Amino acid sequence: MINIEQVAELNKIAKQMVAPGKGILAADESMNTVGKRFAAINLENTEDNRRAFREMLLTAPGEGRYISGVILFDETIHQATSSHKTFVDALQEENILPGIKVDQGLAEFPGSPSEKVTKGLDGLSGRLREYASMGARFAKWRAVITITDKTPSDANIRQNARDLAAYALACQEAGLVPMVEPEVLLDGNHSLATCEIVLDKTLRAVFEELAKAGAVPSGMVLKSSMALPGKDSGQPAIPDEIARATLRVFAETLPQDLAGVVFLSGGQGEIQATENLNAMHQHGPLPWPVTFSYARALQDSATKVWQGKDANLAAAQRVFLHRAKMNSLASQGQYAPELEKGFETSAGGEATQD
Ligand code: 5MM
Repeated sequence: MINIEQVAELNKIAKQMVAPGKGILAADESMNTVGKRFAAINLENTEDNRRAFREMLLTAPGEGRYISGVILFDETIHQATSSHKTFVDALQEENILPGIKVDQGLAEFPGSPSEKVTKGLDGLSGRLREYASMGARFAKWRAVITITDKTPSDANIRQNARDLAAYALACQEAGLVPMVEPEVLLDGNHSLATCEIVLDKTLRAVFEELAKAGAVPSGMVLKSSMALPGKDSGQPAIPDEIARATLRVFAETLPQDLAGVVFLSGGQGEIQATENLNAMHQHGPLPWPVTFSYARALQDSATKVWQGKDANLAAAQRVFLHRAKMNSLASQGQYAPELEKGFETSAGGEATQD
């Protein structure tokens, strides 16, 4: 059980994570995923290149205007900038909350190998205490839900919901705000309507299990997928329809006192992720703060400009700051496509494959 002072501290951190006009940078790619991002720019996946990549993203001048928190990977929380300042210190100096990915990746779900469960509950409390002592203020755990003709199974949704609840409670007991991420994957040829049903079932189960475990909604943040047509569905992804479907699910499943919702981009293009977030706020005011926690949709163009070269650092950071600003505006319903002028980049708004 957590006491009143602990709840007050969690609430304060959670509010800061979803402060008006700000969102979260997900920079928690594990080794393989960074390898895929680097392969696209012909860069070797070495420890120092990963460090330089994170330095590019985490030290863009003034990014604290748009970014409230950054999700770090275990390696990154132990690393430092080229001027020997730990990344945690560098973030704190910009009033940005350091967060940490605490799941340990995916495993096959027994009996239904196309579905996944998330590893990392063993020894979690000890790891959370250690990250808290290093300056982390929130922690993220990602579960994935797969849509096919036969999935998701109720059993898989339930198992992931239980694991998310166990992790969330352990976080709150350790003084870290849980960022609870049940990602409904974009892969597949399903319709928007099917995704809406799956998102509803998933979030319903997650919040049932969180309540059963005794996790406090005001001290947690939901990291959600949007309801989207599957990427091979051929169905157009219309922002207003996406926003309506997503918000219908939220209205049915989210507790009133949840601290806030942040979206993952999940393979949407950069512009699409911004437009869809903006569309949510055309239906406001929403009952909770709703903002972004993108990885690819904040990083892709900047990474392509950077190319792993110091000479490109300033230009890459300008592109990153531009995307952060566009999403900041979208999180307030103030985005407009004209604002992209002058920032046409090599990514062209195309989605990066996972
Ligand atoms: C950065 O991507 C995270 C998963 O990385 P690994 O698969 O390497 O562990 C992921 O949890 C991320 O935080 C969210 O899914 C959001 O990322 P996108 O790219 O979907 O916005």
